[in-house]
Amino acid sequence: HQTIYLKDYTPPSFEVLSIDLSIQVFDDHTLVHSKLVMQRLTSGDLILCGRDLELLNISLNGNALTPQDYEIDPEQLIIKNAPDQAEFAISVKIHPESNTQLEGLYQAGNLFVTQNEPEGFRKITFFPDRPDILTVFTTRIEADKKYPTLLANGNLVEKGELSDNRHFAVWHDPTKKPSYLFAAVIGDLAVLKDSFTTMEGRHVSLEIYALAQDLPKCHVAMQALKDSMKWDEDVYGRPYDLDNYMIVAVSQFNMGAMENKGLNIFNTVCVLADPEVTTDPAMFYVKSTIAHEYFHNWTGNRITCRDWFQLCLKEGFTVFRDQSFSTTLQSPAVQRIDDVSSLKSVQFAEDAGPLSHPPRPDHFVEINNFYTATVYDKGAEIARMMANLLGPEKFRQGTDEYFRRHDGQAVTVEDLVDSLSDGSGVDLRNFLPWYSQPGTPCVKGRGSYDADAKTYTLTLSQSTAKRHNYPEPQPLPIPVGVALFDKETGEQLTLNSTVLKQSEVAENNIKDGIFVLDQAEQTVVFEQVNAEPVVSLLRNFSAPVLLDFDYSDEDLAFLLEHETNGFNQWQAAQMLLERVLLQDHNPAVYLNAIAKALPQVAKDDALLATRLLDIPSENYLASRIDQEYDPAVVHQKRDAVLNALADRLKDYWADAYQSLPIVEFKDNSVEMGKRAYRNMVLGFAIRAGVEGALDWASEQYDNAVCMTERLGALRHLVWNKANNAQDKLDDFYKRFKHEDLALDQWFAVQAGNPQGSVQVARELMEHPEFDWGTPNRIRSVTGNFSGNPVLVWTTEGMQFYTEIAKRLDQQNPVLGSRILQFLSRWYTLKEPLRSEAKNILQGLKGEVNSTSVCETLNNVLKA
Ligand code: BAL
Ligand code: ZN
Repeated sequence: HQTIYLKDYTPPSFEVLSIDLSIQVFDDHTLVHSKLVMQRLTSGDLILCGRDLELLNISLNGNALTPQDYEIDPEQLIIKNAPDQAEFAISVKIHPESNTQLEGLYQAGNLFVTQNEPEGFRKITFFPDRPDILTVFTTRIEADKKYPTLLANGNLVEKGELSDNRHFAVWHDPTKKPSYLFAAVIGDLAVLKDSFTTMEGRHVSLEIYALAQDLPKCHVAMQALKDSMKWDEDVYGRPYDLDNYMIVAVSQFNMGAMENKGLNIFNTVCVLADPEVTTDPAMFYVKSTIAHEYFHNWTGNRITCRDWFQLCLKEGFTVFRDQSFSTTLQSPAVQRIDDVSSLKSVQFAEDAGPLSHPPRPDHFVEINNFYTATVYDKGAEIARMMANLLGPEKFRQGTDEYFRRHDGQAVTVEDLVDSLSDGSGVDLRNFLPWYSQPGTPCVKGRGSYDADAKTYTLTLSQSTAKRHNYPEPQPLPIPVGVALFDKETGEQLTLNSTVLKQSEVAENNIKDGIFVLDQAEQTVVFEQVNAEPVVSLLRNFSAPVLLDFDYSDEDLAFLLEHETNGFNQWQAAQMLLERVLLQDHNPAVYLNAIAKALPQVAKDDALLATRLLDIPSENYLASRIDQEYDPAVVHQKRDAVLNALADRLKDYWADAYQSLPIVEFKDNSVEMGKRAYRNMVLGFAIRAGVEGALDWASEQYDNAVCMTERLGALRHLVWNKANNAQDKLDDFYKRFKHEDLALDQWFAVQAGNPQGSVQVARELMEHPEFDWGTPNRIRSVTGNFSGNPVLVWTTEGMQFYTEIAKRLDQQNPVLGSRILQFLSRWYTLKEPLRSEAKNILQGLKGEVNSTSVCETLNNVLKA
């Protein structure tokens, strides 16, 4: 398999002025006819990508071409010496009915849908399938009338009846777009309609298409769509630009959702929401995904990527935008905790292993392997750092400039940073290396107080481990949120500082409590500090870095108590816990601090209280251990902390649970907080051995008014081996047998059971309702099972994952590659597991062929 390098980017030699596409769907094949009008831009060959296509005929400027006229291989069709104006008519035959890879056009049950990002369009027809070729699409879709729904991007311009019980629809999208944003849907769907009037007065028809039985579950998404449209107008000044916005729900989908222009295609799990079958976090995820895809209309669609190396240009920025939107749905502190928690457990882990890459990689074999936490979430952190340094007003000037300059273009990360810099008047170009350098920087620091001089001196340094295939890491600009607190009174001090060797940006910002560390080591002196302070660093997680500061445990407990927002309190708790779990510190300081803080926080903000009780996951802890990792030891330590916490607050759990009765379901963050807290408290009560707690769980299961309560109770019963656990599982199965997304949870609870086994996971995959064609179902087992590294890192566990990767290698390589990634940190294991892991992974080598799985396997083995 060939490696592709960013440095080899060359502009296309031809542009496409327009494409007329005709898709004729039949039961056992689909015919695709296209008319491509191309115009030469530079010298060079004319290249059309094409994969798995049966070429029926091709003509150029009216003349049929024969195989002597072109070169063809499994990936492309090349015409040398093509005329400057080239009009192609091409017919191909494809097989969506047997396309299991879920790329290109594929049949999912009774529905035909497309997934073209990144390189699916080449599986529909021959086309220069690269994001820097934008063109106008006119699409005719024809199918049997058993498929009444015929959709493509843009406006419906014609529809009609044909012979043989067939019909057609013609769609015209006036906006130029790259082929990865093309979409078509053929099926029998019901539609929920609403409308939105933009700030420009455009009346937009909003349509969500789903199976008729799922239509009542589309209202949450519809409201989120309207809220997102309004938010993007209010915050970024960006209105919607077409007369319709369609969303289609499909149950077989590799990604969460896809932002095709005016015709989003969504995994059902990201669009259907109903309290009876959807948990609160899942419902929240629906809203933020709706927002994410909608926001892509500007950051991704109207301004797209020049090449796939720039993926984080649209994804990082859009994640930052959806995270910002989500702070309107729950408190900013909780939103930040959730975003950082996921960043640390997934992205930091990825960056600590053999799959580490920068947000903008400089090489890849298979771009599908780069839809990663690093591209998305670290990309979002870079956008956030720049936005925070600029402040809302200047950031808006910067983004206005970006949209003004580049609307309708395919651009690079440099173009974004240039626009933000020029628009705001603040040069942010020193942030560019964040995009191209892999690894998580570690900020080390120490502070010292001089009582005579009344100064506090803070010294910070940064380092990043070198990564295979990337140059020696350079110091990056790292915004460090700083506050000083009076150790005696707990009051926050006003900062008065002299910054040594500071950068220009830092000078502007140290006053706002952000110090930009942009050298290998720097010192800040705070003056007129009248008493010894406690410093709080990296407030609001001001940069995606690891922090190693010489805090005492007591300092961290102090911050847990006195910090002024929930995120910073949470961060202090996490730092304390990491010391307990990774460095064997005594848990007493943590337990005292949390016992003191929790009851009050729970009264004020139950959702925040659940987060304060977070104990770093076993997988996150594992990502911090580079050698001699023993999953059982990590598990025992974590369990011991949970037990100690449960014991410590035993009476409190009992009271707290009783004081949170089940009430009518309301979809707001206060009630969501109470439901989450009730589940968490119940778990601690059971763990503490509170008398009757398992009965409470049974009652909660029986009396639940929503899925959050029912599933929360079921999980406690199953994971604690309650006598009636199987009865409740059977009941759940009966209740929700016909609700795919709820049934996924039934699989998930069992697969994620810490008391489970590989055997249980295997049996789940043999269950009649298990479906190898539905990624959600596969992930419900593989993803949840991976939460228990004690089970994963066994011979059977590792074989389980490699067998799945092998099975999916041809059937769905994108998913197969993802599943293999669970094993990426095998080399940190203690012996003999480490050698065994190596053998098992090496054994997979001759067994897989897809570029996705092979690239991941090769990288994983390079560790
Ligand atoms: N562009 C792929 C799906 C998403 O990030 O929205
Ligand atoms: Zn996206």
